[in-house]
Amino acid sequence: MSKFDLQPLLSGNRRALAKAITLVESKLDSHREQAQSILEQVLPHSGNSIRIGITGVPGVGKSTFIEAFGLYLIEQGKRVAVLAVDPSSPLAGGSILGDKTRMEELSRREEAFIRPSPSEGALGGVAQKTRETMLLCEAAGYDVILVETVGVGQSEYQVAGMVDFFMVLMLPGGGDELQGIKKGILELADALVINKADGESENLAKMSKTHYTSAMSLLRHTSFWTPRVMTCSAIKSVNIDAVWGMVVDYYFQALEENAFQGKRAHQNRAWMHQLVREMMMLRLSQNPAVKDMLPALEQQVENNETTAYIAARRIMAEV
Ligand SMILES: Nc1nc2c(ncn2[C@@H]2O[C@H](COP(=O)(O)OP(=O)(O)O)[C@@H](O)[C@H]2O)c(=O)[nH]1
Ligand SMILES: [Mg+2]
Repeated sequence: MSKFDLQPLLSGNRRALAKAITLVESKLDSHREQAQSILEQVLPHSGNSIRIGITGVPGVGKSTFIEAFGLYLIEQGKRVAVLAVDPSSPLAGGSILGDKTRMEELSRREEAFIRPSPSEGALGGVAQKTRETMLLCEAAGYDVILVETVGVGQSEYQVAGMVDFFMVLMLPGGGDELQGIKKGILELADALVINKADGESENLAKMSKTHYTSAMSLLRHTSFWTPRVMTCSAIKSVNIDAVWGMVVDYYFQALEENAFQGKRAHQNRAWMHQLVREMMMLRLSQNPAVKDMLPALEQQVENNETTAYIAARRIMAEV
């Protein structure tokens, strides 16, 4: 195994970053070991960013928003990494980053790093790879990490669990259910941003803002932060600066409340527990004795010959 030189990565070399990400995404056990060793070494150099999650139904304007937001951030002197958690195949048209055309200018910028969603993940799934890639990007000096998801399966929840600030893009008019936004997502949102507030939709967007501001105030929020509702036009770059201003407000409030590192620490702990659950399940499913006894046990439980509890205990006794 060739030794991985950390220095180029830490000094922001894109090729070194891409190489490290390739190791993280690799299915080979030897690569995974090497990736974990790199990750452990970069940990002290990671974390110096703001991690922003962005979700919203297809067509809401996520790619267009990221293009405008990313270019704005670069103007502010930031380096921006764009990652994605998208469990659906990029070929199926799900992947936001499949349509790089909407991020044409951003993708040409030296200060931006755009990485499509890994096509698959083993343990921890696609989200695990994105988390690890995020750490590598931070070590390479990116100040703002944008994690986009189209919200297939559990991906919105996973993204909310790996970022500092979670933003839901919405369309003007139409309730959240009409827009196909999953129940529970609004409760996770730190901000609702109603996009396409331009032309004929501008008034509708304002009405939606009023509606969602009161709807959000009814939700119970346990954090120090009161979620905000804003409007913007990604295509006209209107209010993009205000969205960033809001994130900055959040950042300073979180620091003041001593909540910034605490939230990340909590996320790391929760993720470890998630991985332990997955590793346990994997170990169980690969255990030969368990494999042997499982069909009979399932049958007995189905036929009410034994209880689910007793069957579960027999399985657990093997590991
Ligand atoms: N009028 C208007 N159209 C927009 C805006 N943002 C995106 N669009 C359009 O909406 C469509 C979907 O945008 P896209 O960024 O691909 O959405 P995504 O599927 O969420 O990534 C495209 O035709 C965009 O040009 C906006 O702010 N205003
Ligand atoms: Mg898109």
